[in-house]
Amino acid sequence: MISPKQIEILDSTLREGEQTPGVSFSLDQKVAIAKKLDSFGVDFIELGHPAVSPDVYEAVEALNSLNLNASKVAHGCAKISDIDDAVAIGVPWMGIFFGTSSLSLKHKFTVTKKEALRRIETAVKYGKDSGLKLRFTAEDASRTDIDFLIQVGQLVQNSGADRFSLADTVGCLTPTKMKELVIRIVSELDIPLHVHCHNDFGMATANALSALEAGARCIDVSVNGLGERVGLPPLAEITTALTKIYGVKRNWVLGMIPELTEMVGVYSQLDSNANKPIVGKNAFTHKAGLHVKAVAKEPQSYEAISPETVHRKRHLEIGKFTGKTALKNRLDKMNIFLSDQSLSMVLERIKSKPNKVSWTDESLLSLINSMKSVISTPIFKEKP
Ligand code: HCA
Ligand code: CU
Repeated sequence: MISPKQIEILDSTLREGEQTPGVSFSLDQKVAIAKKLDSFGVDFIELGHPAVSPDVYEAVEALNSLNLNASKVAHGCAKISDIDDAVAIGVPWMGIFFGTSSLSLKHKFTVTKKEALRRIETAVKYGKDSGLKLRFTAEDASRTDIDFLIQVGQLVQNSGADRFSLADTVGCLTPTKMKELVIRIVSELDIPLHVHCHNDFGMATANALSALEAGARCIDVSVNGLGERVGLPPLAEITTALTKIYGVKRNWVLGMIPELTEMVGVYSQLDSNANKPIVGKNAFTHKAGLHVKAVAKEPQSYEAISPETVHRKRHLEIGKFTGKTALKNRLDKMNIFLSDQSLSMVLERIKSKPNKVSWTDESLLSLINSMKSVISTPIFKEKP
């Protein structure tokens, strides 16, 4: 059913895993995780998105200099500056992404399909001309019009991309829908297909396995299923299921699963219930700057089910992944209004403290107060 030769695993603990609310890994921790993943036998290790913060940039540089068997992949948006970072660091592979659903085109980029295609083509060609091995991800592929998705896949293939990836960004697919989608896309493309599943309804593992059954080459996993909101398919579930249920023979050292789990558990300090779909503490928490920005404008951008449906509340986390819009949004809610330049300075300070994983209103207020001599006077408005 699954051809053993074709199965590959990309581990995203160091990239998507750090998007878990409340999690930030130190450089030493990242190096230790990368080495263990390599000994375990994953094919690709996603090192991080260098543009996120200075510490992530430095970590990608340091991780790239390790001697590993796994292919090293930098992550970034489908834009020139992010590709330039990967080239400057010298990483061999890069995964770039662009949201292709109507929601993304309308609320995140405010572009037409034609303009989206132009941007995607420009980025892929630029990446390939720069000598990178390139994976292009259609973010929110599961909510993208199928004809447009095929058009994007063919465009990136013709522009030289080495791999095409489908992201079920809000975890809304079912195993049956995933199978249909993958069969269709595989039939339209020659380059290998990757699939990136989210676990919002608890179906990430089933969806990922279904994608492999349908002909996908590689799936993304993370240790302990870490990732934005409730994360990705756990490496332990995927590799053991492939081995035991599907009879896939790879040289994964399954005996290392407990030590990987333990190590990442200690480093992430994540309560094991926090990333449970729907009911977990993190189920409706958004962390990456791009996510928070988009959700503040249109929650559906990164939610397949609204928290209100289950009488819960949305939370937007402020930390090293935060962008300027997200910070402005939080400060607006606190009735604090800063100039654009001051916002940038406060953000720089936040990004320079990567260990501080979740800034509360109180800690933001005291940071701003401590910066009063360098930033233009903040305006504190009374609540109406
Ligand atoms: C994100 C979104 C992403 C991207 C996946 C990818 C998703 O950057 O947080 O680039 O392969 O789930 O769509 O993780
Ligand atoms: Cu993701």
